[in-house]
Amino acid sequence: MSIIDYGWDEYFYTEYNEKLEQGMFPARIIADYGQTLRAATDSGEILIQRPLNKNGDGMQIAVGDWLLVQYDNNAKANLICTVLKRKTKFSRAAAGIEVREQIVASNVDIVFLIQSLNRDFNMKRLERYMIAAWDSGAIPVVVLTKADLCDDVESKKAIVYETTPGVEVHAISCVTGEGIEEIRKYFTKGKTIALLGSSGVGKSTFVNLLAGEELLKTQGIREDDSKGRHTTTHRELLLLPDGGVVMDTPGMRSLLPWEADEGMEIMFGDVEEIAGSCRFHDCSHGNEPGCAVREALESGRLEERRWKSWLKLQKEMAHLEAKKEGKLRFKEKQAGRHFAKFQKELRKH
Ligand SMILES: Nc1nc2c(ncn2[C@@H]2O[C@H](COP(=O)(O)OP(=O)(O)OP(=O)(O)O)[C@@H](O)[C@H]2O)c(=O)[nH]1
Ligand SMILES: [Mg+2]
Ligand SMILES: [Zn+2]
Repeated sequence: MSIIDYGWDEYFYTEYNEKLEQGMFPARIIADYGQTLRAATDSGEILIQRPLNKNGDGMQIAVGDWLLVQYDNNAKANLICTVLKRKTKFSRAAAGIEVREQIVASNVDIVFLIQSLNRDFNMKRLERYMIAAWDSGAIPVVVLTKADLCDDVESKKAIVYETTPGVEVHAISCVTGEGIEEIRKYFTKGKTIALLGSSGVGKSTFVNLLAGEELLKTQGIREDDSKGRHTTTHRELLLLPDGGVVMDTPGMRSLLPWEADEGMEIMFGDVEEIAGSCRFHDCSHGNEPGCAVREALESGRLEERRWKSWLKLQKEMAHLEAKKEGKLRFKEKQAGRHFAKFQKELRKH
């Protein structure tokens, strides 16, 4: 087993050559247990402590990251020297009140956006995942699980094709094996695939099937509301026996993309164009004359559901941007205060 199996390639080699100093070696983060991280290196797996940073903004380290590590003789521990520039990153706004980017998956080549065909099927959610996926730089593929529990697979697939034009869509069942062989073709040596989706859709079950053994814990969904039980609690990269790397992740409750530039354009470019062509540039799309949105909704050119989706997302993204700006201003103010204090100190001497 070498780091090439884990996806080490030309891209990272070039990055590494630029930063390399004596004693440093490459390692890929394969599991995140909070304070402790597990990494794969050319000479086996190692544990590394997450570096401390006071305000939490310093060095963000995510599963999938490639690092340069050095063994420190005094500390008798492996220390992180640097995080190599990420090839791709799938990010969302972290849950909770703090305004923070959470990197869900780093350096993945393909993201499987997973929904189950019975209880979790939701196009509004899929649109959000797609936006974040397009912005991540990885290739998105939609995987619909539990085909054995659904009797209109083809019509559900058609709905997905319409929501995500140009994206591959697969329906699978880990119970009957339907669609599994077809999906195995994505797993090739050195390529990383992340499994993303709500709790209970069968991500860990799928990994176990690919691995051919029960590596990960899985659990039935709740009877009362069909929600998952959040069985997987940390992100983890696993090497598959036939080559390829798969990342299992904990089910996400909500997803607000951290950034939505390219993804928004791909998923909602047409809606933005319509909304931008109203007669009044500050049109509220209510009763104003010359409202292109109302016209498009009436003529059926714009689907009501998509319009509502976009409006809601737009509002949440604007709110996120405002919070990001607020945080920036706060930091600038803090820096300004430090500077003023520093100058005062100088004048004293
Ligand atoms: N009928 C059916 N059940 C499935 C299939 N795949 C998974 N399940 C079941 O769905 C339940 C949830 O599966 P998990 O693999 O734990 O789901 P998960 O996505 O990893 O959930 P979290 O770890 O909570 O994010 C388990 O009871 C599985 O046995 C499938 O193809 N068909
Ligand atoms: Mg799981
Ligand atoms: Zn309008």
